[in-house]
Amino acid sequence: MDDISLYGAQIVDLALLANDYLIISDLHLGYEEALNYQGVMVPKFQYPLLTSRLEEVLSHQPAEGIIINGDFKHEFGKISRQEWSETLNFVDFLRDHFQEIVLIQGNHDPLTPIIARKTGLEVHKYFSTGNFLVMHGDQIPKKWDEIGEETLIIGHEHPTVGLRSGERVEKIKCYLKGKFRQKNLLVMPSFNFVSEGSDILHEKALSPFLKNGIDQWEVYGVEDFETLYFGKVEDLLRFQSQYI
Ligand SMILES: [Mn+2]
Repeated sequence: MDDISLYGAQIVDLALLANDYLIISDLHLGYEEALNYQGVMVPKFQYPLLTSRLEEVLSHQPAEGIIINGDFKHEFGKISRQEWSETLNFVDFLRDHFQEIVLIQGNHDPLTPIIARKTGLEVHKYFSTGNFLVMHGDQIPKKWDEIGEETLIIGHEHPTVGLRSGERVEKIKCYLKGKFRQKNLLVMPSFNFVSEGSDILHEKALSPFLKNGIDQWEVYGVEDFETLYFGKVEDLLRFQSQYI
């Protein structure tokens, strides 16, 4: 596997290693049950994929700690049966593999503190390690000037690049590397296999960090432990416009 470092954090497939922590984001446990309620009948397939993928990440890159960077579970207003069983099992799984578990609050997590309390964990708004400040990325911190870390690591966006192949657009999960108000910014892909994510080239951005000026940001796609450097967002847009 190629070792690609972004501002000193290392890409390990869909996880990012910062100091001795592996960071994963946007698991959305329980997503399938939420889709079933909406009449979209998908089987519950994600959980075994998550644990086996994380074991594979660990076989490439062991780490002392794990950070779940928000949207651990999917439902806003309740804890579904699937969420209870999968989140509790997942915390047990993490305890078997890591000495420290850090949960970060996402916008889908108003009830995650209840799960955290049951498992003896806490939910944090931010987590700092060395020069990195890890946060979900649905809100820009109000006390911006008090941030001492050089690099922010966010999720929330579930970024992908949509590459056209013939009639269809193939979405590849990606990292984004850029600058935001004098800070380094890294946007992580989702550690989620129910939905691919949003196409930064063709869809409107969710995160307030991505609303403006991402043309100069660099894109690193990930596919099964391969990292592909795609250049800048503006290059990808220019390249696409030649063909569409
Ligand atoms: Mn989110």
